[in-house]
Amino acid sequence: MSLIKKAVIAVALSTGLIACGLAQAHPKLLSSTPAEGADATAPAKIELHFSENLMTKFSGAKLLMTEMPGMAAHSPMPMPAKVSGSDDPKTMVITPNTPLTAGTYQVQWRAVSSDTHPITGNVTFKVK
Ligand SMILES: [Cu+2]
Repeated sequence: MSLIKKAVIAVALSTGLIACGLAQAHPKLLSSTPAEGADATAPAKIELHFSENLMTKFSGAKLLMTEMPGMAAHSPMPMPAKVSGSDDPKTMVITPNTPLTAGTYQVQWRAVSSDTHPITGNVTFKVK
């Protein structure tokens, strides 16, 4: 453990912030299908696999189209999609309402596990 890390923990202990992050881990995105940076055929659904069980009530995601052929980097266009849990409590499923056309997509996710702190991140992939 580095000196800096020790110092941070010491400060956290002294201010009572230690309750967060050590007792229960925050959800981390472990993998997704399509994967980050993938050049995929249009997926019927997008799956995000996290390190922790999700509280589906507080977790969610937005699907945005950020580029389309002949129109690089247009303003992000929200794509209608259903977000749900899965049989695997660590997986979030995003099902687009209509098949995704060629372009670049970004999933902006928000994951909440048992410690109730929202963690956010995103995954970008291309559809051919
Ligand atoms: Cu936390």
